[in-house]
Amino acid sequence: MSKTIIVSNRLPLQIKLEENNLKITPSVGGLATGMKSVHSEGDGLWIGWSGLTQEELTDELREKVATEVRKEKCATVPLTQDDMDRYYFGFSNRTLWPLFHYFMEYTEFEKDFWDSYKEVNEKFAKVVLENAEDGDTIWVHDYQLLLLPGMIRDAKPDISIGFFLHIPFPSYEIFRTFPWREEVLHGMLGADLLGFHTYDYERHFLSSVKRILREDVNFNEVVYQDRVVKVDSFPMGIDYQKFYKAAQQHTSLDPSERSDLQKRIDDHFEADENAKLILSIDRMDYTKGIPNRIRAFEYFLNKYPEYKNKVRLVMLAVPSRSNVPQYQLLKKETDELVGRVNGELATVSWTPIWYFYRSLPFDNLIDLYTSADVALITPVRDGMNLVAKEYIATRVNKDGVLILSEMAGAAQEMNEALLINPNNFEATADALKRALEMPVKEQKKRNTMLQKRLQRYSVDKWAAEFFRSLEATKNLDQVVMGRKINTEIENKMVEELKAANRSLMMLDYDGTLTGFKDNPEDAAPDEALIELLQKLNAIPGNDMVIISGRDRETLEKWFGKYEFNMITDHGVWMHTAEKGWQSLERIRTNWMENIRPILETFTDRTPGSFIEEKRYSLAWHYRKTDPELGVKRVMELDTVLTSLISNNELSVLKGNMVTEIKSSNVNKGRAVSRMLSETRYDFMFAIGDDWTDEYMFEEMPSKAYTVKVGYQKTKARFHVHSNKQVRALLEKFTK
Ligand code: GDG
Repeated sequence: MSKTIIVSNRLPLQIKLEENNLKITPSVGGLATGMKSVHSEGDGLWIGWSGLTQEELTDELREKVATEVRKEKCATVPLTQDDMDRYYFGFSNRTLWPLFHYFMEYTEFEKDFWDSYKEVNEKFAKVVLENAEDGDTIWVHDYQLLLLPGMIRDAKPDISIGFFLHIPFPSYEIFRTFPWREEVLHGMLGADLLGFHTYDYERHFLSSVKRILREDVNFNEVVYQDRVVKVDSFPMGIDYQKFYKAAQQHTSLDPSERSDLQKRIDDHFEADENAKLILSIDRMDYTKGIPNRIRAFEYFLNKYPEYKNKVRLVMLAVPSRSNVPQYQLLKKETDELVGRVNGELATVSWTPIWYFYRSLPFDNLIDLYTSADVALITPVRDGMNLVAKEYIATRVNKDGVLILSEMAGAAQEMNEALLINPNNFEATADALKRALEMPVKEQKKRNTMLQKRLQRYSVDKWAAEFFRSLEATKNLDQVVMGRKINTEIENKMVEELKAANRSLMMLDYDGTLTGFKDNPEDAAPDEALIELLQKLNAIPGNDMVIISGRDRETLEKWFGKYEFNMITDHGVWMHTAEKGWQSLERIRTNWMENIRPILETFTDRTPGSFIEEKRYSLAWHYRKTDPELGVKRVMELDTVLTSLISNNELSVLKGNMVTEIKSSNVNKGRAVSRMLSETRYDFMFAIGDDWTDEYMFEEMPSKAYTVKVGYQKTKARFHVHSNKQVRALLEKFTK
């Protein structure tokens, strides 16, 4: 039976070593909850680090850990202290984390960290591959494992892989500074489905794929190598019922059952009937905007002094990554700020900030959530932020106000919160005042909407949606890849070719027989290609034709001495060994004088684009321009040209990163049909990569083998992956 394998840096287990005994408890985080149904199904397996380094374990303990975690359907990846230092605290948390959260000044590009990151991703891959069987589905989580999908894909090309990034994906302008950007994109694109919290992160990722890898992106799909990779956003939810029920239980507690923390909170409320509590909870992380929040709160108290003595900020900061220098600095800064604000503003009976630097048990978390009139969540960057969602879920009476930073992914779906820019103290202070004074009716109206959404899109729904989408990518591959040439089709073609008395092979040149060069002049045929074409040309009864949009002079220069058949200029000229060059169409070119200046203005405004002057056409190339600008400009150009070309004399051909204007009565299709009308062929083959080749495919009879290079939409019957495969296929024809 096929199974699902979840992979994340840490296992959803707390494993502690107490006097040489193991203590294992399941962790209760959001991810573990969301994955529960996926993990518990069938032979589900979760792979990750146990939390104990190899150095901390004896052989005996290692065995014991392995056996114990197996019982929880988990498998461990053995990591050393050195791995933790360089892969985890190093590359993950001193390179990727700051870079992806736009903290360029904190980002360290250390080759040594990167080497370790690759090694550890390999270690994860090894354990995955030891456990994965054909038909399994693998779901990889987060920024510590960006290379893993690619590594698994290399070893198991057909396995289904999903990847979810829990942090933001930064804009191209940030990501381009990263020295290992190509490798990381390649690693991620090993997945069939890539999930992000928001559409913005998805957009940023696709923009990097386009600009850095120069891959074509169609809406949210990337055809990468020979697969379709789907990219989508799945905003992660919470275990709504867990928080809602815990809050319900909490409100029905007898005063004697209340926790010490709750009793202290109650004291605060009893001191003044207008007393209010503002809450913030986060890991002690520089992305969470903790110092800003303290400063904004101080600003608020000074701007609206009537709130002094009445309002208190309860700030829970959970220790995190405390051996990374920036985290130590942040801790120091926070301590000092809290000290200063409390020192300056506190009175005998009132301290403005209650600051906890520790983690609290779940019940205390509920005490805080249910007691807070306002939640003040002000990250400067945050992938999603689950605390904001948890606060809303605990508001069983639907009161309370959430102030949320626009920079948190959660802000995209929590429009009913008071959204603020955390760098704007004025706006934050005013939002605090507004929140504290908001009529209960309005609070309830906002929270009803927020709760509805959170309840519906809970974390298990999130996981299920991701899975459904991952399943659907299998069909996607089948639709596009179903017509990929395989050995069976190849053998059939070779057989039919051998049996044929007369055969026809129409071969497009650029992008088919050779790869693209930045400059069209650099694409001259190499020796191996000439040799291959000579062999094809020598097949008895075979009409091999190089059919190209290029001009006659260029093809003559490259192939003239071999006496190959050629059709050039999209079908204006034809060359055969017997008749030499003949013109197939009578062409006017005086229109060029009017069109050229238009293309020139587009070239001036589009860096990297250029005009190719052909004898019968003008081509505007934008392969080297910014891909998004190129697409925009070509649409503009199209509009301009359509308004100018009112008669049917000219037509515009949209090729692969090129737009070509030429006389309407010229296209590869007309040339092909002329050939077909003159000779009866038993075997017909046409191959091309470009839009202009579609005319050729269209004219070929249905039994002909028409082949598209690449996976774009086509009239051809089959696909091959790239021009490299074209050569291998043609070689087979010569055997
Ligand atoms: C990353 C992304 C994204 C906090 N303190 C205590 C405690 N918590 C729990 C909260 C919440 C979780 O920790 C924190 O989740 P966040 O989403 O706010 O933030 P990150 O840890 O940075 O998580 C983030 C998330 O991944 C999911 O994709 O949303 O953007 O950075 O669930 O309740 N729990 C307990 N005691 C505490 O003291 N028991």
